[in-house]
Amino acid sequence: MGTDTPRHITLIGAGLAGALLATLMARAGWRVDVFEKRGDPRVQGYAGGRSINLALTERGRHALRMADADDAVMRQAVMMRGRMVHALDGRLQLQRYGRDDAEVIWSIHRGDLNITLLDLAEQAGANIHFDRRLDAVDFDARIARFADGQGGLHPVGFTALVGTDGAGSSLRGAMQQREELGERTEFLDHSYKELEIPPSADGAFMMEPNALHIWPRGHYMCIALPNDERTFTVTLFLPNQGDPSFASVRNGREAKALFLRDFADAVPLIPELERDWDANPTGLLATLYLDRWHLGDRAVLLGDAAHAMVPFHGQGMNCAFEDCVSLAHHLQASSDLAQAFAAFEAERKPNALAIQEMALENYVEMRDKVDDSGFLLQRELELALQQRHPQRFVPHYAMVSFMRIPYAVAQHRSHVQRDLLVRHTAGRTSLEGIDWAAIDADVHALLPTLEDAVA
Ligand code: FAD
Ligand code: E1W
Repeated sequence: MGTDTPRHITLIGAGLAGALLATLMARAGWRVDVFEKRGDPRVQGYAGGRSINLALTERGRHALRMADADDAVMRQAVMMRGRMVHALDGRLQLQRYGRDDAEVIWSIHRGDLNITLLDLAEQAGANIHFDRRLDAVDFDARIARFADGQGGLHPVGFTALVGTDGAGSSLRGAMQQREELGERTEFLDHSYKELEIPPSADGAFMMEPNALHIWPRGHYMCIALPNDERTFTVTLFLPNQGDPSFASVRNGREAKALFLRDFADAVPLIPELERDWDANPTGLLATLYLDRWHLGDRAVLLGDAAHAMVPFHGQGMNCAFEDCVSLAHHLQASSDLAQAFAAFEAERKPNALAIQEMALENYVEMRDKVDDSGFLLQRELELALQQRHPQRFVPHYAMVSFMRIPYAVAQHRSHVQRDLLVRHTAGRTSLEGIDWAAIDADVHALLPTLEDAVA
């Protein structure tokens, strides 16, 4: 490959990962074409459908910084300092995520974020083709065929395809026809519904804006994230079967009754609860596992297309953004596409699996543990150990949301730490009289300093 001919890449999907990767590659001097099945959201409004806002954390922000996109995105972000736990009787408790306002997360609007990234991608020189749905791929001839929604089909030549087309990836389907990818989808037996809390009559937030609100209720829960237009998007996560479930709560009227019983403090804040319920689709939740993410030097998958996960750690987009930085790095580091794709897959697959597993575990923690006294005592010990051993004991949430250590490392250390917390709080109601010498010895024996762990 001559250095004077710019290298070329074709992305399928201009969602969150596609728009960021297009920016990174165009800035690195590549010719970039992106094909997106939807229309241009800057012309016809955002047709995103799913979850209106997302939590952005350090991993995602770091990736945005790599594309000089962080400032533009952060202008529309709302700070969330912690989780605000809503008890059944309406009492509120703010559980801070970090030590101070340097350790917070951010709520951002999916449509605004996508538009910001599309603008940056085009400014960097990427060509984005809207109303182009990937329909079929001839990997031997290196021709992809796109449907325009009006009955037209457009064959386009490519060097290599990158699948940033989300959980229902068409590229993955085409790759799978060519070679077994070992695809397995594990559906969660819970689904979700989104509802809206509008601003008050005088245009203010109806609840504390700088928090992620959680209503834990054992086998199900509600959450709410703030939007910068002073609304909140509420998401109810509920089992598919049993009582209550999406089988027993069949319409807006029955949903209102459930809310009056279990989320009473939220009811006056959601004026269109019944209408929202009946109008909004019920979303499915699943984890997607693949044995292989790439096909030689011809195609590779990333983001949800490669490893869709349940949303309970708020890391799907953050992980997809990390994927983009990693793939851009490997593409720059090697002139051999097959080698770059293989190196990317080897780096990211264990980490994607780790966050997929942690996201599943976090559902139980969020819906059933955050208001539990044993959990709160473990959290107290966790904070104390963080102060005593800042290089060794970093709380689970901080490793995932405030740091960029590989997810697999965070997962391993979290398991060691949780075991230690459980053992040393067993049978206690407070930390008074606890054997610090024994705990400190355990920390030193089980947790190498983080520098060593990352190196
Ligand atoms: P997507 O954003 O889905 O983009 C895929 C794009 O490809 C779309 O534009 C689509 O139109 C296009 N496309 C699809 N098929 C084709 C085709 N055949 N041809 C051309 N284009 C195509 N993550 C977080 O980090 N924080 C959160 O707080 C968070 N909350 C969530 C809450 C819920 C309820 C859900 C469901 C998910 C949440 N996520 C969150 C996860 C996050 O939404 C995804 O991980 C993220 O959107 C993945 O980005 P992506 O670019 O891979 O896919
Ligand atoms: C975050 C959809 C979603 C998004 C999130 C989070 C949760 C629960 C959910 C995980 C969290 C931000 N979380 N919150 N509190 N503890 N863990 O951090 O994004 Cl359901």
